[in-house]
Amino acid sequence: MQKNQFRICLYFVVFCVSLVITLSENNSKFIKFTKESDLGGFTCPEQHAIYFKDKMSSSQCLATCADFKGCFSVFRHEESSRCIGCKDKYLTSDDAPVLLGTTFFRRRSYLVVTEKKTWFDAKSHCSELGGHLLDIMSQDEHTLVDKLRAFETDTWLGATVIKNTRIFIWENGNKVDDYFENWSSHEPNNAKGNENCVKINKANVWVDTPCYEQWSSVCEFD
Ligand SMILES: [Ca+2]
Ligand SMILES: [Ca+2]
Repeated sequence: MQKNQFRICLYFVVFCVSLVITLSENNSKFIKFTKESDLGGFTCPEQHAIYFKDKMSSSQCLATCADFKGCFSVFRHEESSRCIGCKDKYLTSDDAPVLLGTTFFRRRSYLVVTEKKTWFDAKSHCSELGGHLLDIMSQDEHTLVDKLRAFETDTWLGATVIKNTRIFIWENGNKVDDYFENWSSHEPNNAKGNENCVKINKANVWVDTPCYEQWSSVCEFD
C-alpha cells in the first residue's frame, strides 16, 4: 500500500515538474520589450503595447500588425525575431518608427499599398485597416509622400467631389482648396466628364480622374 502511495506521489511530482517546464517554455515565447534600445530608440507605453509571440520576418510583423485591429505601428526585435505592436498615438517621438512599409510622421502613420485598386476599393481597404485614404494638408506632408511612393505608378488621394458639384473634399469633410493644393496645370479639368476622384501622377502633381481607374494608394492613420 505504502509503495503504491509512493508511486502515485512520484507520478504527481513528475507531472508537476513537466507542467512547470512546459509553462516556462510557453512564457519564454513572450518577450517584453522594455528598453528603448529594443525599439530602435523609441518607446511604446506598456499598456499600449501588443506582444506577438511568434517569430516573424519584418514583412510578417507588418502584415500581422495590419491584421490586428488597433495596431498602428510595429517594431521588430532583431535578436529574438519577435514583434511588438503599438497602438499608435502613444509612440513617444514624432520621428518614431517604422518598419518596412509604414512611416511615422508628425504623429501619423502611413502605409503604402502597392496593389492597384479602384478609388472606392482603396478607400475601403484603408478603412478596414483602421485608417483612411491619404489626405495631404501641407507641403511637408506632400514631400513625405513623394519620398514614400518611390514606385513608378500614380497614387490615389482621399479627395473626391461633393455630388453634383466640382468641389473637392477630403474624407474628413475638409474642402481641398481650404488647405494645401498641388494641382497639375489645367487641372482639375473633368476632361472625361466623370473625373470625380483625385490621384498624384508620376510628376508628383494632382489630377482629377475617373474613380474606376486602378492605382496604388497610401493609407493614413491619425
Ligand atoms: Ca494627412
Ligand atoms: Ca483631369
